[in-house]
Amino acid sequence: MALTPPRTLPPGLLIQTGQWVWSSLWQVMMSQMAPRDRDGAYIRPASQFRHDLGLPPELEKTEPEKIQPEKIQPEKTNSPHPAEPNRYRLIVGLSCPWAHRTLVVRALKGLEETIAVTLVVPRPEAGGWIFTEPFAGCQTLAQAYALAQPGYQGRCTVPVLWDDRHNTIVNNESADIIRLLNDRCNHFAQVPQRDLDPPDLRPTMEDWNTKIYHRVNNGVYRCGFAQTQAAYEQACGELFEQLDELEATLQHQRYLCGDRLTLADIRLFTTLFRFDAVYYSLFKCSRRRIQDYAALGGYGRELYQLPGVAETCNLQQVKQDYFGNLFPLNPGGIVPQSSQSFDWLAPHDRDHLPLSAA
Ligand SMILES: N[C@@H](CCC(=O)N[C@@H](CS)C(=O)NCC(=O)O)C(=O)O
Repeated sequence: MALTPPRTLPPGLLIQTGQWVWSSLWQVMMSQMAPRDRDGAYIRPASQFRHDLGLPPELEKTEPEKIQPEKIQPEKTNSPHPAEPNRYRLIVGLSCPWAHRTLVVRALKGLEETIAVTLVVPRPEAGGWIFTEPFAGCQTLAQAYALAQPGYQGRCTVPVLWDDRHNTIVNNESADIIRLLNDRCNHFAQVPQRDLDPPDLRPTMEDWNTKIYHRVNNGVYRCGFAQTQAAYEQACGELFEQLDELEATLQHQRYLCGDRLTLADIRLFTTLFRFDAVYYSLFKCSRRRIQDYAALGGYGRELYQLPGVAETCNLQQVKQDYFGNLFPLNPGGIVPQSSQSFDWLAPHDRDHLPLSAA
């Protein structure tokens, strides 16, 4: 029996219509999700809550004055947010690399008992992050932002450093929060002697931070959220140029600033951790994987294996959140299997490189 061919639009017209509808929608969704400049390059919006933690009065005289982070609002004296145990919490999503930085520093400083963690998960249909359990009467992170600042109009991002006493946001910029956890909480940290922000290394840290933020941390997003071929080429070129420089440095140096672990390393680590599983494919950072770089791979492993760090790392959640929720980049929401996943627990082979006893 002869089969009747299925009735359909001519493929050419179907494809043209589909392409037009989809690409128009894609542009609209991308411009909501990822603001861009005139050339189609992604621009990350600036964080809006930049308050400091004050030191208790008895410590102000003894603790050496530290350089303030560039944009943080200095409130060291009479701060409405004095650093105290069991008063602050971090609101984080486990997939977010910026939030992950704060969990790593909390672990390395031994602040797990005194700074709580509240988890959020992404729900784009609810307009962003939602709490896994209701928090301060809020179901969504946007409600918590509105509690902190009625009428708040900006992005509702994680991480958030939250003050439980005043039910408000102290700071929502990861670069600030990790400095506050390192510098301000030593009187109740279990590992106060570990200084991840040593004054003598700050200029070197800043040099790395500037390059790594633009080309790697935000660089992977600039690849993934690029809305033109030229913007993608630029971001991808800079990313891999920077990874090559990092590889060359880390071949003969234990950490970015020499023989001491600093916040600059933590900032790099959380991007490296997500690279092969997510950025390589979803964000098209596909020239090489981190596991293809001997020094960077070993360096990533060493950081992962530091006490307390592995407990902050959840690759399954990372994959689920990125592939499942960035609809314009992955409309089907399918989470891919990883071909050869990197073994974070394998020997890091970094013990021959000098390590400071400090
Ligand atoms: N500059 C911020 C960026 C934080 C950020 O972009 N977080 C993302 C998750 S990875 C977020 O919460 N995005 C929600 C949104 O933009 O609406 C920081 O480093 O703290």
